[in-house]
Amino acid sequence: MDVAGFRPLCFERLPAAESLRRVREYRERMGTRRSVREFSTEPLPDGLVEEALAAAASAPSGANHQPWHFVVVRDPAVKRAIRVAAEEEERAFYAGRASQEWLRELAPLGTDEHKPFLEAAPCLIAIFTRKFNTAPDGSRLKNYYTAESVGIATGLLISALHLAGVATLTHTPSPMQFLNRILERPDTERPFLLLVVGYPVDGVRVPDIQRLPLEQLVSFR
Ligand code: IYR
Repeated sequence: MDVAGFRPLCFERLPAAESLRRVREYRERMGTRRSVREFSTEPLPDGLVEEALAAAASAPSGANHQPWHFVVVRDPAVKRAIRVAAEEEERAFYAGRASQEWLRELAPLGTDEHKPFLEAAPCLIAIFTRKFNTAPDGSRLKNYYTAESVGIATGLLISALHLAGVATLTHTPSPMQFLNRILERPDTERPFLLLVVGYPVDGVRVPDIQRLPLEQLVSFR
């Protein structure tokens, strides 16, 4: 039956064995994803970030409002401004804004207030949550489930970049209101995450941490 505003789903029904093969391959590839904190200055292939962003923008969202905005930062002067502002917040964080408990939890990661990767990496993607969209008449249109929607889009983005052989770091300097100022975004948008994108430096090492086994995360009824 034809219903106005609907169209057929583009859907590929797979044999079970092929489904399993694909999900295992995806699981294996994603199992090697790690946050990287030492980036080389090597540039990314042209068009790669744009393709990954298009994949991110396929995410489901509340009422299909697509409440996200991505700023791709490649300009060295803008990266520098972001580094300076982020390090200022991070200095306050590590010098006492964070609780002792929080700093204890972070110690195994070896993080501190120095963020040279914000300048070294060829690309930063500042992800903003749009709390409101603008209606055609200029009025404010509320968005729904924004954290869920932008979180899913960010997950797809990280996954697309990882499958493309590119490393990322989810960086959350706190607070990160400075991103609105530096990137000239309106106050209807809130910074969600700063994604650092590029290649790891040769020989990079990452914390030896483990993921929990499925039995501890999943229950079946
Ligand atoms: N934003 C700080 C601190 C930090 C917090 C968490 I939770 C981490 O998983 C990692 C770092 C920083 O980037 O250093």
